[in-house]
Amino acid sequence: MPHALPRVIDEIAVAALPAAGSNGHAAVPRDPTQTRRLTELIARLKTERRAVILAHNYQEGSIQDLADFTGDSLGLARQAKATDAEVIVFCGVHFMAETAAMLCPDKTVLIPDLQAGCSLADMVTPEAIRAWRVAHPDGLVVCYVNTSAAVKAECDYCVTSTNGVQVLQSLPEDRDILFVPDFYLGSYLKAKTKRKIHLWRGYCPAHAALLPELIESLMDAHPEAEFLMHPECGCLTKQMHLADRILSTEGMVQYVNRAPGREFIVATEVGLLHRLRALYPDRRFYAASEHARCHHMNRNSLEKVAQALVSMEHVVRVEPAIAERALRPIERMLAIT
Ligand code: CIZ
Repeated sequence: MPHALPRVIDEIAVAALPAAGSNGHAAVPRDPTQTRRLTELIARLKTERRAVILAHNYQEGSIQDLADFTGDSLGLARQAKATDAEVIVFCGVHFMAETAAMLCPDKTVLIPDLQAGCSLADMVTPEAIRAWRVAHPDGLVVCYVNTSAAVKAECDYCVTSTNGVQVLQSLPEDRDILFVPDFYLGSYLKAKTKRKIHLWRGYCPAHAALLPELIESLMDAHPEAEFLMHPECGCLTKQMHLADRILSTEGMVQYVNRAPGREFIVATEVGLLHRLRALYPDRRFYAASEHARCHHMNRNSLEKVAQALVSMEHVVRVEPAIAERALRPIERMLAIT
C-alpha cells in the first residue's frame, strides 16, 4: 500500500488545511500563523513520505523557503536524479516535472497542481516539428527545455537558457537548425552563435509583460543599477544593447555573487527576486515589472503542497515509448554541458 495515508498525519491534518483562493491559486496574502502551521505540517508529511521538495526559482517565496532545493529546471532535474528520497514534490510547472519523472523512473514525482502548465511549451506541437523535418531533411531540431515530453521526443537536442550558446556551438556548422518554441531566446542564440537558425514564433507571456519603456524609466531612476535581462524577454530584440548582462535565472544568481555593483534591475519573472533578496540581503533588486508573473507557476501553493503529500497526487508520468525518445535530446545536452 505505497500510497496509504502517513502514520502521524491523518484526516485531521487534512481537515486543518486552509482552503486555497477561490481562483484555485494560493490564497495570498496568507497570515504568518497560517504559513507557519502549513510549513510545520509539510515538514511532518515530508518525513512520513520520505519526500523531498524541489522548487523552481519562479515559485512564491513561502514555497522557496521550505524547499530542500530551489533552482532552475536543469538544477532541479539534477537534484531529482541525485536524491535518495522516494517521493519528489516538484513545485514548478508540468514540463519540468516530466523531465524529473523521466530521469527518475524509480521515484514518485508529484506536482501540487496538475493545471500548472506552460503557455510557451503549448505553442509548439510534435506534428509541427515532423512537418518541418519533411521540408528540411538535413536540419537539426533544438528545443528549449520549456517543451512537453511529446515535443522533446521529436527533437535532436535540448537546451536551457544557461547552456543554449554552448550546445548550439557544438553542432555541425553545415546543418540548418530549427529552434523551438521561444522566438526571443532563439533570436539571442542566433545573434550569439551566428548559426543559421529558423525561429519558431513562441513567447512567454510573463516575459512579454516586460516592456522597453518600463525598463528605460527604471534605468533613469536607478542609474547605478546593472540591468540583468532574461533571454525570454519580449523586449529582447530592441533592448539587447541596453542589457548589462543577458542571463538565465541561475546565471543571474551566480552573477550577482561576483558582481562589483550593489543594485540590479531584474527583468524576469518576479519569483526570482525572492531568492536573490534571500541570498544577498545587502544588495538592492528592482523588478523590471511587478506584473511579470507566471500564472501557471503561481497555481502551486503551500496548501497544495501539503495536500499533494497527503493524497499522493498528482503523479506525473511519461509514457515509456515517449520517455525513451524524449530523454535523447536531454542526455545529449547533459553530455555537452
Ligand atoms: O530553465 C529554467 O528553469 C527556465 C525556464 C528559465 C531559467 O532561466 O532558469
